[in-house]
Amino acid sequence: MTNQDNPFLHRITRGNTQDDRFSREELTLANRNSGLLLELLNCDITPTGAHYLLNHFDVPVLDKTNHSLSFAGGFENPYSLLLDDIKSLDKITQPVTLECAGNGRAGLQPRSSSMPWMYEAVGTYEWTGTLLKPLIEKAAPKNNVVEISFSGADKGFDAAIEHNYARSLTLEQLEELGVMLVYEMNGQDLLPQHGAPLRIVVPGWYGMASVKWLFKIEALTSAFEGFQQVGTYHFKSDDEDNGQPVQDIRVKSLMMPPGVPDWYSRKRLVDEGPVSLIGRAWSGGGRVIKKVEVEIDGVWQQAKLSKQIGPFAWVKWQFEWMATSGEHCLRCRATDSEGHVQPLSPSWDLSGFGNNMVHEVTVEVRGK
Ligand SMILES: Nc1nc2c(c(=O)[nH]1)N[C@H]1C(S)=C(S)[C@@H](COP(=O)(O)O)O[C@H]1N2
Ligand SMILES: [Mo]
Repeated sequence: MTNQDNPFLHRITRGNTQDDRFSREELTLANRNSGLLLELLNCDITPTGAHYLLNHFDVPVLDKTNHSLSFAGGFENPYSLLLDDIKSLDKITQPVTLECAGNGRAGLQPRSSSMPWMYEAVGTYEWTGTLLKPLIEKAAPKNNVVEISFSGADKGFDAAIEHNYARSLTLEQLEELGVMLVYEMNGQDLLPQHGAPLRIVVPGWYGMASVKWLFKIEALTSAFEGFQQVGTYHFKSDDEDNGQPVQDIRVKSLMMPPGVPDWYSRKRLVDEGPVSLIGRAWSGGGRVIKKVEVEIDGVWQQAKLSKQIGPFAWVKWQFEWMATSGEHCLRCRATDSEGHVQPLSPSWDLSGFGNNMVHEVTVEVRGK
């Protein structure tokens, strides 16, 4: 395709937004990509179908009986596997928390115009599949291979570049990360919108690395230059900044909003007396949660942590609050094992990535 035929060159404008108004494009994205319902923070494992969803292009409907995964490019021993071959390999099941790197974007001012996430782009499914590393070892990357790319069957345009969704990992990252090749979530076949019949899950990294509708794994002798690897998913302060790649998940916590909501405003009403505040906290890159604090009317107090359900899964926290009548502002913040603490206000990023500021819920308490 020449530049002249490219319908998206110079014809898509995507500005930063200064105010609380959202564009029609953002509204369309928000209708396609759904978030976790915060009341389901009550569950260790996100119920099937309630995991957040982030799809860049259209969901490809793939035939699971014929679907094959090829190991191609710079391997000594290239081969392909059918889904049934993959299912017959050593099986592992583990809960892994995924969060979209753009979660919290709508909390930035100015805001990059994209999927306008508030807090809800996170969830924990129990993923079943097999470890990827032995399959890469079997394919035997040649000596000069530096990265492995993962291609999904979905295709479209971004920044006027036509591409299949694809990402890469270096051999060192593959070694460290315990990447899973996944065909089931919560004990059922992957849902079409979550990558059926096959995806990867990269524990501890933001969701963009967990490529869905996977059909090709390629060994590369130079760094992968696909759009989703180099054209986006970088922390940048401005357009001139080359940026740092977005990788492991920053420490974060959320609170299940207590009481009952007003349907339209989502404002909360709680009855006076004892109230259990419950939430989840997580961090990436192998870090665990050391502490969660809850702030009520300006005073921070420590919450109780439950046992983590898996090394890559979020942990439940709980705090017993004696609610008194009137309006209260509740916030929660987590600290991880490397001492990272959630900030009280968002840190700036040009594309709105990695906003892990504290979660704030305002409630009205009704006296007896
Ligand atoms: N093939 C493909 N894989 C993809 C994406 C995509 O658009 N296409 N989106 C990525 C992003 S940005 C995220 S956050 C996660 C979301 O996974 P989920 O929708 O199953 O929750 O998938 C990742 N994998
Ligand atoms: Mo994402």
